[in-house]
Amino acid sequence: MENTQNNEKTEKKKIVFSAIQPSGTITLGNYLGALKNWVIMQEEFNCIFALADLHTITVRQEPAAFRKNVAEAYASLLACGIDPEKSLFFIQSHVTTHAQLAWLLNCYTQFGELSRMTQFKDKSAKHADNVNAGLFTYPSLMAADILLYQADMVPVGADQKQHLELTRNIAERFNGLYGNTFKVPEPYIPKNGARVMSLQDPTKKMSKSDENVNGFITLMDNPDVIMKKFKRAVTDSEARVAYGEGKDGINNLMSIYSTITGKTFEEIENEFDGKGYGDFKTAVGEAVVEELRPVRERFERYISDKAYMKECYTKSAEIAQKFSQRTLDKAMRKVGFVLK
Ligand code: ATP
Ligand code: LTN
Repeated sequence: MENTQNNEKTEKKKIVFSAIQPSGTITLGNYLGALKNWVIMQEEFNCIFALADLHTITVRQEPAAFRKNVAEAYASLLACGIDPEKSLFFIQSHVTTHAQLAWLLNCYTQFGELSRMTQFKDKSAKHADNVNAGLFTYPSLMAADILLYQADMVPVGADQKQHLELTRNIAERFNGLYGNTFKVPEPYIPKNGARVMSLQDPTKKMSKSDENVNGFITLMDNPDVIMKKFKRAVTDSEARVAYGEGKDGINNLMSIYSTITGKTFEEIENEFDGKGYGDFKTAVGEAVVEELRPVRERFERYISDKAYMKECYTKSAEIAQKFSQRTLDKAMRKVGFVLK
């Protein structure tokens, strides 16, 4: 017994890195699909989380809204349970090594590789008037984020898997040229990571940059707004609460309800047997309201305490800067730079 405890103490905890863009208001999709798992991971791993604000400007931002989104995203993540006492939680642009290593890695990333990234293709089609170089080299900045911390694992959604694969390729290429420099990270797909779909078009994922505000629930929506959005959610004409093909709307609502209550699909079908969609939508809405109530309350507290938030992100950034500088120096030395 004593031995196991000792082993646990001496065994190094694995390093986890992840980030989210402050590109809008955090949604129920971000919460159920990513943030809830980040909060759990803090208990087991050495976690490093960032607001990827450098990535956000690859799409044009209105300065005042951008500034507000960063503060709100920081408060939202604290409200979800990201704990700066347990994890590092900083703002990417505050740690100068990210942009520096990104430049280096750009020189070890091929034009052809970046051209194959589906996010680049999607985003350049969506923002055809602003296909900038940052949008193109977005993945080398993301690789820098991860490799700077020698991360073992990176929790990401399906949409980011291709970027993580590229990160691994860049790390292996660099290590192959110069000897072991970067840890090659593994993707981490959480066991209970729900994929939440838009309430207005349940074939598309719920997204904070959706133009239709009825498609997504934000962590700041008040209970009335949440109930209204669920009542308006697109379903089908069968009027039977059951999981099935062609029932994307109901499948999505069942999945949200199941993730929050822990009930299986079978239990949900039994619970709503003989009842209509109206009753079901009310139940899902109420479950979401109760789930988000404490988050929203904590959010209100953090957002009105800017000094506390500043203290948290400053402290984390200082530690992150020191840690990441070691990796940056190592990589630069290997390339042949004269360090000061
Ligand atoms: P944007 O609309 O700006 O592209 P987004 O809302 O899609 O943003 P991201 O910042 O790309 O969110 O993602 C942050 C994290 O949240 C990622 O880990 C991603 O996989 C997860 N995530 C985003 N949307 C959903 C969703 N609808 N369901 C589950 N997880 C999601
Ligand atoms: N591209 C990611 C955000 C992100 C990220 C990262 C995720 C930036 N850097 C490093 C994991 C690891 C997104 O848009 N979800």
